[in-house]
Amino acid sequence: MSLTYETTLDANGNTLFCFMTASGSQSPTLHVNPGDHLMISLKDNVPAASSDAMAGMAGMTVTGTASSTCGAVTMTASSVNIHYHGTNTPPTCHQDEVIRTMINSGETFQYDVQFPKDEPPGLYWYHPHIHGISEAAVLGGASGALIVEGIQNVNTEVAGLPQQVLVIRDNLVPGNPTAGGNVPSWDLSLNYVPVAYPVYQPAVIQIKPLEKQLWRVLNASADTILDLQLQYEGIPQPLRLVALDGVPTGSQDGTSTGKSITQTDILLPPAARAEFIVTGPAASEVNALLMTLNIDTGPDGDNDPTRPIAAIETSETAPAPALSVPQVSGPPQVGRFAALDREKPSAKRKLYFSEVLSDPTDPNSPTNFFITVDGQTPTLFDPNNPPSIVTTQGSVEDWTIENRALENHEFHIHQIHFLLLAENGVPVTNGQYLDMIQVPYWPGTGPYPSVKLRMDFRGPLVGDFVYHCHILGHEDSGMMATIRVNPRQN
Ligand SMILES: [Cu+2]
Repeated sequence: MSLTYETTLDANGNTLFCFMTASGSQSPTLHVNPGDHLMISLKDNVPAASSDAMAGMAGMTVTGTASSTCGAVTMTASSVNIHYHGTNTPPTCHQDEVIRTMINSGETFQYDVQFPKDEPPGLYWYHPHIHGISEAAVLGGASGALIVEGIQNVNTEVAGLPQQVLVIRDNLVPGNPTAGGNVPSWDLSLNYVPVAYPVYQPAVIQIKPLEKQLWRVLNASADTILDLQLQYEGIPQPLRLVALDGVPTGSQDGTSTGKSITQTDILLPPAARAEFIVTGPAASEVNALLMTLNIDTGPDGDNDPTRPIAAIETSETAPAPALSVPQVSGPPQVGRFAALDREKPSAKRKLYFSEVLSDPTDPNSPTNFFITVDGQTPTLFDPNNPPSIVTTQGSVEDWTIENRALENHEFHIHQIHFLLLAENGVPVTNGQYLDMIQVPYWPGTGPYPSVKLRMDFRGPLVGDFVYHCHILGHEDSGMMATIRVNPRQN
């Protein structure tokens, strides 16, 4: 397929970005089967001179050498590439490589991304990943959903259900009011329908009374943390969670069979996905809302207040969603992460998030954001830095990620999923396979909050890729580093 990267200004003067098909459809949902090649011809139609809004941002002068690059060599404010978030695809040029892949204004680039045969079925997504301008691109709306088909074979509960793909994005608040109280740091939209401060007029989701649907929700926000809740007449409703971050819940215990988990709210860091079964309101329940609950992001954090996202409108004549989950078509595929919980780790590492004023004598100077392997010197991300971690294909490692900053950070690693083992030193039973996890803020005293993760390098993927905070303002300001996985020796 062909996509172009486009820009425009909205009515408030904010810069918007999107990926567009030849027929004009914006940021389409992509569907692939495990084993597929996803072929995309991407043309950058963002004019070289039109991105003044981003001029002067960190990272604008990064350059590479011809031998170490993929596509363009010199980064500009209109550069773009695509990260296929959560996918277990190769970090190589023309696939899911983002450290050195750049497409500049007027250029066309061919993607041929090979999905493995054992890619877990579920919801993934795609977005630009140019260091220094990733926040502006994603706040501008350049993101879309990507579904790996087959979830009904792993969790038969969803087979045949009408499904809705719900993409929540964030964007600048018009007028740039000071965040706090009811004023959010960022506004939200649902499938490009704005839910703007101060009125918070919600988007609309239509459903038949008591109808069961699979909602596949992507937090495509650049910076906003969500805590989803569905309320009917003010009462939180059960959400039957069937997948997190593209992996069916409970499918990793060796049975390859998904097991649903019932919750009344779902924490969704930026870039995280949740797929859950909802039951529509009864005809008598007229006040029904999908909302996000307030997030305590810490003293240095953003303001992510409680607010509605969508009003649920019920009628017997509600149109059916465009897509339904297929019927069961075969046995569940063998799980990609089989028996990871029983592996013995070959290395244990500690990493930490931290923040330092760029000029410690000036409280108004920009903040430098770091993710550091304990013992190394905190270093802002640079594509030319040597890898901070070197490991070997086949290894399994336990990483403890600490937060030493006074705001939440959201850990993400490319190419692999991890198994959540413990939070704040307390073992987590039935931990899930994730590619996003929140590490809560340090309150300023006491032990640093932490998560312990089991990293799985047993698969075929080798090469250099990144891990970072997925609050993209933090990533653009340095909170990213490179890992190198060397090929197995023998
Ligand atoms: Cu962060």
